Amino acid sequence: MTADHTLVQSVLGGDRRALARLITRVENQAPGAFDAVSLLYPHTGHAYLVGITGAPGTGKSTVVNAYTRSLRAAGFTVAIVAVDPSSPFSGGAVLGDRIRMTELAGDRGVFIRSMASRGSLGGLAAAIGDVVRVLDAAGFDYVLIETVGAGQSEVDIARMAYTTVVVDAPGMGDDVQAIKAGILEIADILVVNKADRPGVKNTVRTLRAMLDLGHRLRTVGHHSAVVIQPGAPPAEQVYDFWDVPILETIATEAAGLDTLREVVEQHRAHLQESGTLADRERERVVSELSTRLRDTLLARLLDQRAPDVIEDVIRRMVARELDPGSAVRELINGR
Ligand SMILES: Nc1nc2c(ncn2[C@@H]2O[C@H](COP(=O)(O)OP(=O)(O)OP(=O)(O)O)[C@@H](O)[C@H]2O)c(=O)[nH]1
Ligand SMILES: [Mg+2]
Repeated sequence: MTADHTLVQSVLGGDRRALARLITRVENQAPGAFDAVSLLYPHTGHAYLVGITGAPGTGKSTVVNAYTRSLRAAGFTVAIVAVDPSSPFSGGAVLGDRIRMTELAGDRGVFIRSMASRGSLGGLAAAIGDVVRVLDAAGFDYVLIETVGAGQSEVDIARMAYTTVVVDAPGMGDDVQAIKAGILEIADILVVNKADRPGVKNTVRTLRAMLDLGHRLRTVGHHSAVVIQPGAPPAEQVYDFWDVPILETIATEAAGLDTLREVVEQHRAHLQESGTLADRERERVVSELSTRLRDTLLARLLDQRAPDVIEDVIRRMVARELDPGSAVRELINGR
């Protein structure tokens, strides 16, 4: 048995230190990590993946913390991946510190990992995918993925989750910001946190109005033939329609988090009953395959071409001597 096999066996056997070690290897794309992930793949598919995203400071980490305690009280094991694509230093570490200070500290049923962006975001999404798979194979019931809402990277990461929770808070002036980032479109559940603060009703009302607007324009899931046009009849006709709920929470007091746990369960049941879960799984696989294929082929090609050849192509494109289509043909087939 190779060292990789031993590590994989330890992870499957519930060894937390082996798990931490393997995740570090996967993150660094260390030798053997690739094989370890393949060995673990047949053991995945148990975990339920929940994405938690939203503007900075809305209370995502506090929500994740309190939601995790609610899941633990209900008997579930939980792994948390905190991703901070913008800053390599802040974000996740803060979450780790916060959770270390709570009763989750020392709980074997909880595993926390922070990840910062290294290199390209495509690379980060692939690395997170692998880390999530390792945690899934390690047997956790839930894997929570926390990201700071910042645009396309959230959409990519949200594609990994079955249920995406978007966290907002009153008085952030970020309702419009959330819309701008296109983050409402990926929400399965909206949480208005800091419900102890003034203006909460206003935030809920604004979000409800944006959602109602969005719903009438929405294309539903994989059944893309079903497009609800503006002014079309109500959505009862669409069998996989999910009315995005808006929940109020006070995460610092753990208020509303049991409800969040139940609503995530309802969403999960909805996805299963409507067949959307299988669709999402397929979409996940297709999206991941194409991203990886693209990244790998690109890396391979760039590896085979001398930098000055590429530089020359770029120079001629800028000089309008070479169009993009011909540039690609030249790089692939040679001059
Ligand atoms: N009043 C009030 N404060 C809250 C609540 N939830 C979180 N906070 C506070 O809001 C601040 C930000 O909370 P975090 O959980 O770090 O927010 P975050 O969205 O994870 O922040 P980033 O990861 O930096 O984007 C902290 O000071 C929390 O204590 C709440 O329900 N009510
Ligand atoms: Mg946070």
